[in-house]
Amino acid sequence: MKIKEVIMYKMKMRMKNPFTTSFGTEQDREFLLVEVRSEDGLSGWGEGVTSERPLYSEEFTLQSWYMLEEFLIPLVVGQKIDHPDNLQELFKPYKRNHMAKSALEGAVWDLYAKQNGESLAKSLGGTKSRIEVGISLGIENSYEKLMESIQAKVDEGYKRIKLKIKPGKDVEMIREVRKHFPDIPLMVDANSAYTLDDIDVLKALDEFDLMMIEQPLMAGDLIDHAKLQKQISTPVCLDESIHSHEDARQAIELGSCKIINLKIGRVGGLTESKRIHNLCEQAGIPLWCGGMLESGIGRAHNIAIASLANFTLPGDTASSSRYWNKDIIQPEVIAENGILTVNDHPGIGYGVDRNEVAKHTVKKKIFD
Ligand code: OSB
Ligand code: MG
Repeated sequence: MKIKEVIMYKMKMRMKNPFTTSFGTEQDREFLLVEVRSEDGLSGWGEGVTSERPLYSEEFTLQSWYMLEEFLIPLVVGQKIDHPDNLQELFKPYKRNHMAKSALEGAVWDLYAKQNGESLAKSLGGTKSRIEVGISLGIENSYEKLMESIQAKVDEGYKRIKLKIKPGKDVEMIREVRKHFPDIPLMVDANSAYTLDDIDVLKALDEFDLMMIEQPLMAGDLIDHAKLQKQISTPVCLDESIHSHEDARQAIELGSCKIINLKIGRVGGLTESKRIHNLCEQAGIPLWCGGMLESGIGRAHNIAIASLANFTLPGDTASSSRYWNKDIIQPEVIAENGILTVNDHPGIGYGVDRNEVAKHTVKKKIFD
């Protein structure tokens, strides 16, 4: 297929509530959308999942804009692309910048699926028509607020609750949660807030029957996570340490984790996501799809990848309404009793609401 033009949108959307992790608080999401258009008038959409500041990883939105504008988009505009898998080779000379690459690659995948008249999920090899979803809850100031918020999400039917932790908001907080909710499927995410010096705290979490502890140690680290996993019974799940198939291979070989949180943007796109999926499936490492507080466009991509067979654990692909007063897709994503139906409409399977996109666009550029 020939890419006739690419349009890049810088978006600013306010979430309903602030979201606090060990690395900071975010309410105003500033991210990119990429639209690729073919000669036959079809549009494919992708989302760049960066934030305004490089707090989760080294990437940030202005950097992605520049990366796409200067290096990546010029590689595809006016070009014939036989298959979206080929973009990986095309982008390879440019190092890292995975979220920028993924935004454009995801748009090409959507366009490719639409041209073939099939869903993105199917194009990726997805087999499930329903996926289980959990929810990720940020750090709250008071236990009371936290318990209320957990109760509300349990009532909505989410299949597991993930709580953000950081030093000082960990063992005692989880003990309190378990007093109120002894049996719910529960996990924690530290976003790299600990080191092996905190081994006592990390060991203490073993008593709470957690499904897993996500990224306790430094982003990128595999060695210390392997040491940690030997000393705790809670399964370690890696997020910020897995940027590629190669990272996943090494983590599995070293025993750095028992579970992987896959984020399409973090690993550089859907093609790499498929490779990691297949590797983990063979190695017996379960996956779940993580989230980056996406708009409906990124969320639709997440749902499509989560339809692959080895995504066996509930992911962070919650309903649109958990984040937004009004999402930019139609219909909005709605998890019913913790279950999402994988759409079989062409491409991402949701319509992009151009009026809503325009309302939140702060900068736009057309490449043709
Ligand atoms: O570590 O998984 C994370 C949000 C922003 C950055 C990093 C993370 C998260 C979440 C929320 O946990 C996931 C979501 O609901 O989209
Ligand atoms: Mg995480």
